[in-house]
Amino acid sequence: MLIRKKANIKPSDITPENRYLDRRSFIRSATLAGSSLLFTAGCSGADDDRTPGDSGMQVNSFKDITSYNNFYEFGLDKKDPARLSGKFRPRPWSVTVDGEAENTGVFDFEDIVKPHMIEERIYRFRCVEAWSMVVPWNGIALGNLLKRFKPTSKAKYVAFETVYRPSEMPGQRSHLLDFPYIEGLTIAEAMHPLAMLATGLYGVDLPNQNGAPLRLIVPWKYGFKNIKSIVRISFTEIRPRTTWSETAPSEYGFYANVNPEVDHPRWSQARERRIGSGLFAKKQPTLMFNGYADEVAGLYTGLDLTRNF
Ligand SMILES: Nc1nc2c(c(=O)[nH]1)N[C@H]1C(S)=C(S)[C@@H](COP(=O)(O)O)O[C@H]1N2
Ligand SMILES: [Mo]
Repeated sequence: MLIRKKANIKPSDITPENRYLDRRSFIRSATLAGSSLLFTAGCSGADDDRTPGDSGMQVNSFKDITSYNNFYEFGLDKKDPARLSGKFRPRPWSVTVDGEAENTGVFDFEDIVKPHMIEERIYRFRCVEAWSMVVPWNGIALGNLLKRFKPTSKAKYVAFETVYRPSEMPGQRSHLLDFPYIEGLTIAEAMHPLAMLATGLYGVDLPNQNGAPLRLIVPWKYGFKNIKSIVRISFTEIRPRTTWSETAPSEYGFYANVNPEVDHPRWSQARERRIGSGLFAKKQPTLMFNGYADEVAGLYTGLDLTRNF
């Protein structure tokens, strides 16, 4: 499969992260979680992207990934999700599947995940705010899950919804956004082998601040498409509404593909600040489709990426 073919990232290329490189405890904890493991490196074109001073595909630390977050359900500050998500209970969890599919219903988290191989995929992550990280996710291929629900020929899009639980989510109590947070993909995007649902990172269950217990990862799109703590998946015939494109339509579109040539109205998207690279590190060039153009550009043939931003 595509994801395994271009395995040009070896564990030895990765920042030593003790809890991660202790392979034995990693496998033990994954086995305890009842999941099978597949070591893959889901990145391409990494090495030739490097410019002097570029941190390339060096994986960010567990601390970076879990203490610098956007999750407005818990507050606006990057530190709020880690600080204020302690009350959130991601288990038990169920996901409602509805719309244009044969197998709809309410599914327990375990039933969603269990039939699938838990893969590890190391992906670049690029927020629309022009910062980035590299994250070793664990999870399942989104398309393989969606196929189990047997979408009908009318299913042109897939919509996702985050849990609405103001008692556990202080940002929902202060109405920081029009909650619940919603997102969506075209069915072709959702079926693309790079799209995944993450259940963990660094071999442990997803921390609350990263979207426990289940969040979307579409690595060629800006971070806000990567909706967290998903409770509903809907197959639709018409394009779903999305939180950020409705909050500020001139600034955030439905597609939100990472594109260094299409600036945000208030800032350039040409370069990005790699979290953890140090206060004085140079910004590094942003890559078309976040470096996944070889894999995903074909999804957008004939689409004007400037208008469909
Ligand atoms: N439900 C929900 N999902 C969300 C967000 C949010 O505020 N609420 N923020 C998005 C944005 S803007 C980014 S950059 C990523 C951040 O993911 P991370 O905190 O795991 O790095 O989550 C995305 N998913
Ligand atoms: Mo973001």
